[in-house]
Amino acid sequence: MRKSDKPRENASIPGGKNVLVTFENGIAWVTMNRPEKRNAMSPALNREMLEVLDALETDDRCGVLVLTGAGEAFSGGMDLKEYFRDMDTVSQIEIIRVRREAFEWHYRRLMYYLKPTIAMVNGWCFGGAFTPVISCDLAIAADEATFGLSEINWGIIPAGGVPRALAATVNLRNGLYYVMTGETFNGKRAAEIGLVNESVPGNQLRDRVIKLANVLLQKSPTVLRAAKIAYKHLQDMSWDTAFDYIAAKAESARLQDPEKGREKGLTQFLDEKTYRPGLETYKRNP
Ligand code: ACO
Ligand code: V55
Repeated sequence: MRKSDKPRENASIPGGKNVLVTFENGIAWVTMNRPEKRNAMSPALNREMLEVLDALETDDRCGVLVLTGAGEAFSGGMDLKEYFRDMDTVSQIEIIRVRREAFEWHYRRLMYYLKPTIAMVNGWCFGGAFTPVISCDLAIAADEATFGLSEINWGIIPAGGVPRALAATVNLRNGLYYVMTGETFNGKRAAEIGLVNESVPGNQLRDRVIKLANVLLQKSPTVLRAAKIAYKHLQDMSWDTAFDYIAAKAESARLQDPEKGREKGLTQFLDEKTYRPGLETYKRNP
């Protein structure tokens, strides 16, 4: 056993103010927690979230990370006071730093997170909140959730990671439609245009997300990580580069997998005939 595969002591998790973390059966529930401000993303929330995501990435209690919002909102977007108006009077360097911290968790940290991630869109989801939803591996919305690119309604263009993330997810027509009109749409429409995987009635949202998380928790974490990160990176590659890169990733996942899933899978199917990989996961601890 590699030293790094041994169970580690879990440190205490940062956050607790703008971001709440609870653990439950392998799921780390990460909740944006400014319900009275509809979970608007302030510089303080962004900084706290970065610390929380950093800590959970290597925490054994986090098998799957679920990102959601407290109260009626997923998130009302960037905080129009603290992230916009208040930034009009600080130094240029401070503005750049504050924007970078937002982008860092909305995009880079979540997009290439070392654990599987699910966005659970429980309510209002505006503007800047689109980016973390898109960066999560999977997204489930409540039918009743309300999405909107409201930037145009208050006189700015969608910025930060929003337009790039949107363009990677929905088609040109739908992207431009919502960028240009600022019209709201519900969870069902978000699923229809591929912004989220599916939507379910609000009272079933949590159960659906737990069910999905449990599917992911049954897979080899090492192979799951390699699969999702490779799939995300290859979006920007030529076919030839992708083919070569994936071959290397496949080798490294096989070598790194501490449970040697590939060998278990082949043996259980070909020799022992105890399972069918088309229909289920190999027995991880037979
Ligand atoms: N930034 C700062 N404060 C916000 C934000 C925000 N994005 N969203 C809500 N709040 C605050 C309100 O100012 C209000 O604060 P107060 O009680 O101290 O006055 C509180 O949250 C509740 O807001 P209401 O408007 O009263 O709540 P309601 O439930 O009626 O409406 C809604 C919710 C639709 C989300 C509304 O608050 C809204 O339109 N918010 C702005 C959405 C938006 O355009 N976000 C920016 C997107 S662009 C970007 O992110 C770059
Ligand atoms: C947005 C805008 C930003 C940003 C993050 O449109 C999100 C939303 C102007 O900067 O940094």
